[in-house]
Amino acid sequence: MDAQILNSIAKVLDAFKIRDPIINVTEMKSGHINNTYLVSVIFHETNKEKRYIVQRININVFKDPMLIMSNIDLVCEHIRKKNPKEALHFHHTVSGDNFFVDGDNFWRLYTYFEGIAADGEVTLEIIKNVGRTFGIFQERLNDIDTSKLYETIPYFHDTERRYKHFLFTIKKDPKGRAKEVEADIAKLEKLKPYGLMIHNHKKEFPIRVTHNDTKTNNALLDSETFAPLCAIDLDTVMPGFVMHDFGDAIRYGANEASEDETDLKKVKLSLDRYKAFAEGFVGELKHTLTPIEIEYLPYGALAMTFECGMRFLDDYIDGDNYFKIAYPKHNLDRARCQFALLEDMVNKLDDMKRIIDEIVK
Ligand code: GN1
Ligand code: MG
Repeated sequence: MDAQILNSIAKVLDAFKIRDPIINVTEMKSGHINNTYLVSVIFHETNKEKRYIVQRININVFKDPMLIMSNIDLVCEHIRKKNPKEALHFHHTVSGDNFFVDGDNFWRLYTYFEGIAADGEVTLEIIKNVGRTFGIFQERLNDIDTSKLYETIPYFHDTERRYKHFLFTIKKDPKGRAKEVEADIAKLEKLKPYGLMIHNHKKEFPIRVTHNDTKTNNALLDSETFAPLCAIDLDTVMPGFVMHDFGDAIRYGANEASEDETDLKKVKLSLDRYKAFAEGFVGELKHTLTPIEIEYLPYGALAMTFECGMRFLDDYIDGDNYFKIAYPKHNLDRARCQFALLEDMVNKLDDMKRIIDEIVK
């Protein structure tokens, strides 16, 4: 670990009034945006190891991180009142903030939550419990006053607006990459009507508090029983539509391949995984969701897959300024994978609808 980072982390712990000796720091590399570190200390009260998650927020993406921390505070407190075991514990500084600003860096810290964040090859039982985790999360927040939450990334799932941005990026073409991806742009155009289904009906849906990043590994499960524990990564918690939470989970977790698979033959919607997630998610929310939300759940998956593919392609053409990449064409590979998945979803749309109907019956 870089000495400078270790220094910064020591300073952050001190700011959050944690003065126990640090014994280990590891970076957790699964996110595309923030820097996340797992920090172990020897806790003075027990003389045993205690772990914290320390995160540096990417202020290029989250322009106003204080608003995020306000949303997180509201949501965690709301959940804590209903079931303290399901709430993340963010620590506060001497001045009472749940964040710490050090020069240009914005930090936060919470107690490590024991559990597993499943990813990759997982069983259907695990997927169902991931669905339950996000369903329970939604259910707990069902009665929160959404007007108290900030829209921390404005128009986050405004697919139409993102499409306009995409057209603008093609026009700018700052790296001269648009020509190379002509076929991908054509595919996007062909898939657009499916991607915009939710957007085109947006006035008909209730506004809820949504998680907005329901990847499989953002649900923590009990490491022995795989029972649902808690939803993590609350950066994008804000007002939104439930179909987007359902949809993003399917986009990520029901793909038979990973998000950046380059062998597109492997990229398919697994109807078994789709069903398992839906059973968990819809099962928890059966009495909460309105008929129109239920009807549009499958379109949520199409919308999120389209939108995310478009965002990856946009970022590729733009010169990779938003998502972290591991190699030069990473964003392009991610985009192609999303479009291949979306094509498969379109073919399976009737099955996707039928499965939801069977669950709610
Ligand atoms: C980003 O950083 P991460 O992995 O939590 C992105 C999501 C995308 C996702 C794609 C704030 O989330 O919207 O769906 O990558 N988060 C933001 O993997 O843009
Ligand atoms: Mg996230």
